[in-house]
Amino acid sequence: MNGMLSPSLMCADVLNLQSELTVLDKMGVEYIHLDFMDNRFVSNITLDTGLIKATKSVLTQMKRDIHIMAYEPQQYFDRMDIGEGDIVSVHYEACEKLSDVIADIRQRGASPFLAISPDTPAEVLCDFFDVIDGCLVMTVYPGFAGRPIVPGSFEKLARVKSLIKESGKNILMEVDGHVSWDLCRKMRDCGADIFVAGSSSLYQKGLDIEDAVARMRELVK
Ligand code: S6P
Ligand code: MG
Repeated sequence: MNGMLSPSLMCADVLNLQSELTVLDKMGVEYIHLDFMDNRFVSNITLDTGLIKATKSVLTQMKRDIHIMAYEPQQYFDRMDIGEGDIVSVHYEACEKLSDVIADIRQRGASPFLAISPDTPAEVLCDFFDVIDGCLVMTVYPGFAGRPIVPGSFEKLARVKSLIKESGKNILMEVDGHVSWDLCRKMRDCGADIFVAGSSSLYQKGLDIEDAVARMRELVK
């Protein structure tokens, strides 16, 4: 299976979000990455729940890849209209009753992914391999676009992948943070399946989005 793309909407032109979504959807891009922050788990606010809900009405084939960087994420699920086809990543560090949160996502027909911040060891994921469809490995400290990659990220990606392989489960690995033109191939070599593309690649100024998507596809195939 080739690597899949998940362009990060917080890096797109905020005054033209509908057309940005429509273009990617028409091009057959697999996912749109939607970052939600509560200004507590991370010190920032980006896309709000209303906007995340509204994206549903303009997408035809592209799936939502919702990354919730917030404490007790369940409180936002209704407002985002989480359901069939969505990926929903919640943070290991942000949930008291993680199993309940994951079960809630599954019960809504969505795919639960477990996200880990850079300082969280890969091994914590193993306890949840029976109940998740994917892991989201943060390779920058969460909260902002344009951050530098955290040293040790490639080793971490490779470690997560080997834990997944050892488990024998069919679990995807998503990489989020500084997925740049220069580094995405190496991330692919470490086993990443889904690539969150933001200001380090697709959303660099002046790029033609169709050319940029084609270039990235080639790099992560
Ligand atoms: C950041 C967020 C990410 C960013 C993405 C931006 O906390 O979770 O999804 O949108 O990392 O990409 P870049 O290339 O600017 O790091
Ligand atoms: Mg993200």
